[in-house]
Amino acid sequence: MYHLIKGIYYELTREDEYSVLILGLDNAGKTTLLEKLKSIYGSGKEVNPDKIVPTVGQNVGHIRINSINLKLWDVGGQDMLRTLWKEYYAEAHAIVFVVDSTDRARIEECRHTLQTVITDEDTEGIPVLMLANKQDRDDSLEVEDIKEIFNRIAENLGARDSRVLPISALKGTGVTEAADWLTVRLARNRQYRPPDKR
Ligand code: G3D
Ligand code: MG
Repeated sequence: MYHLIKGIYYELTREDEYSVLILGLDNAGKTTLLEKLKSIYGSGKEVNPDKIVPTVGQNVGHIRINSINLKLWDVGGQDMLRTLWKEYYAEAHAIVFVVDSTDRARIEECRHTLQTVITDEDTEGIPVLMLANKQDRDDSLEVEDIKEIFNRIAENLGARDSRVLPISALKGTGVTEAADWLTVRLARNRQYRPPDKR
């Protein structure tokens, strides 16, 4: 009897959780973004940006934003690690693609990489948020320029929700707006990709 009640209690108290993949080339600011989100919505402890080292493997953060539980995956962006991204697609409820707006030399590589992600059948229909990061820097491309670059792959986005937003992961500017967009879209898409239980 104890086990039955415990089991029912466990089922009733399990909560919805959405998995969000944070993707982008290496040095885009993915880990900085994850740490900023954790500091705004999570434990409140911020990691010193000097302590953030290139990600080998993955960083995972559990954060509750706007009453929605998120499991955020920051997967390494170096060339060799990108082949691993595919392993995560079928489980993901949304993709956040971080762009280094100052890295003009790799903007085409960036576009091509995003195209590969959104044309994968396992990401079909899930919301995609593109973040034009490092907007605090004087040498960054404007969000309008970044939009223009990504417009060229818009046809591959299909009917899914997508958006380009400017942020500074380092300063935190635009981060809550990005999180708001994301949580609204995750909830809206739940009948197509239902949340996990945790
Ligand atoms: P990654 O996880 O995508 O590989 P990181 O990228 O989060 O490790 O960030 C790479 C570098 O970009 C770091 O600088 C980090 O501080 C910087 N960065 C990330 N976001 C921003 C931003 O919004 N503005 C500015 N100015 N810099 C940012 P270092 O010097 O440590 O390599
Ligand atoms: Mg990293």
